[in-house]
Amino acid sequence: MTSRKEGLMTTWDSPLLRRATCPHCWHNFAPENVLWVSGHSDLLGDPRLGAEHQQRFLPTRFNLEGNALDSHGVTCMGLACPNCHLSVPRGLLEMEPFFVSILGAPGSGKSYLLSAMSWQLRQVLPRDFAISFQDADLQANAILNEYEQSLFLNAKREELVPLNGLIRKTEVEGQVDDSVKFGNQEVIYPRPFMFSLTVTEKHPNAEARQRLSRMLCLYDNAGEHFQPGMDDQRRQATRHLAQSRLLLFLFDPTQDQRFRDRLQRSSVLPPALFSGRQEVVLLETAARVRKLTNLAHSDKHRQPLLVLVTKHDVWASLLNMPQLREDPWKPTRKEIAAVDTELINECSNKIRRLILETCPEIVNAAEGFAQHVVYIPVSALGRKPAEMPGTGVWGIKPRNVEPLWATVPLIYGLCRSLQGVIPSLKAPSGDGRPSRGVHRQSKASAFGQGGK
Ligand SMILES: Nc1nc2c(ncn2[C@@H]2O[C@H](COP(=O)(O)OP(=O)(O)O)[C@@H](O)[C@H]2O)c(=O)[nH]1
Ligand SMILES: [Mg+2]
Ligand SMILES: [Zn+2]
Repeated sequence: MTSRKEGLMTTWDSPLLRRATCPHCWHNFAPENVLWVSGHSDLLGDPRLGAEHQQRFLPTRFNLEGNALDSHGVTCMGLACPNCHLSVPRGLLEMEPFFVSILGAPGSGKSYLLSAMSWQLRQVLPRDFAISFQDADLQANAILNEYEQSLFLNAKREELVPLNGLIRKTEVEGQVDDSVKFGNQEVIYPRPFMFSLTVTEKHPNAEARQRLSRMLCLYDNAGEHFQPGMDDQRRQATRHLAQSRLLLFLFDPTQDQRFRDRLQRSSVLPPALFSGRQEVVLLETAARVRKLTNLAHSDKHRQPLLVLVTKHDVWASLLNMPQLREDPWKPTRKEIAAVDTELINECSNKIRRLILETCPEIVNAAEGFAQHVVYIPVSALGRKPAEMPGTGVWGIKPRNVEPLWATVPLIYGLCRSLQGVIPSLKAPSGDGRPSRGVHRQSKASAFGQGGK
């Protein structure tokens, strides 16, 4: 008989972490204490998850591949958190997690952006940065895969499809979260999307693969979670904020009356979906992060806050930014591209000025909360949708969807927060500015200064 730790360690290729973190309940545990999901159909019914779920158990027997055998001798594949019993991918025991939270008012474009981002990251990360980016848990990512399919592989490519039919609204409860029973107490946890990020052989730091790999856990919140009072002991919808290495706040200018007034002078706009004040989400986030991390009011949050100004296709006329036609990174001599952080900062300054002029409370809320705030324009569609004749409904031909800067927030965030994975351009000697030629090779690149 093999011990649990040996069972896991001797047969799996990668070494295990000393401690793993559950992406559902944030419980920190030793990998050898991970539970297994029983395989035999008689072993149905788990005290935490309910009668229709397979029992979770601590195994004593393993097969030669290192998979546990349940009490009926059936080989098990799935793992689960020792605290909440929800399923966790195997990679979570081998890779440090990298938590990212996406926040924004209802309708600000979170689900669309997430779909565009993950669709494009699958291509851009391997191609430009020698990083493999894969679903860590197909079941957890199922909704996102469905969204990607609908936006980018739609069978009605040439037809004008109504926007609200392309992606369903993120539900408050049900499909995007899980209910767990601790005795009589029911707790609802958000369900993150999970991806494994690993450097490939072509990466300059390939030898540090294990240390640099990350389990990316992305939390898409129903905007409603951020209404004051929507998070309590029972509904732990936004506890991930305290763990997040990167906060992405989506600000949608097309839902702000002052922006709409400026835009309506020159064009017809899609209807606004939300009439509340968008900075409330940010203020509520700040209050929750302060409480969860014991952050004093005089201090600022130290993880970067990126303000993503969504639906650029609609408000592009307010700022002339030809830079957005290309992604802000360039090839280097080291096989992989390097991020032009200076170009991103220039864009950020321009956008900050525009928002400060039009709705200053967004800038004030962001900068009152976080130490590092960067403003990034994005568009999941990349092209302004059109009104469908005679219906008042707006739609787009899936063929025309071409996201703009959708991957920039995550790539820039990784470049800043995770040293050694994505380099940034270093200004060459001379005028101190990096060269701008997209096809020219840059003189030098440097890996970020971020933490581990
Ligand atoms: N013009 C434009 N509209 C968008 C874009 N992304 C989303 N939308 C629109 O905004 C609506 C809400 O987006 P969604 O991602 O569901 O918002 P969420 O509630 O924040 O998840 C969609 O139905 C689209 O009509 C974009 O990049 N450009
Ligand atoms: Mg949504
Ligand atoms: Zn857990």
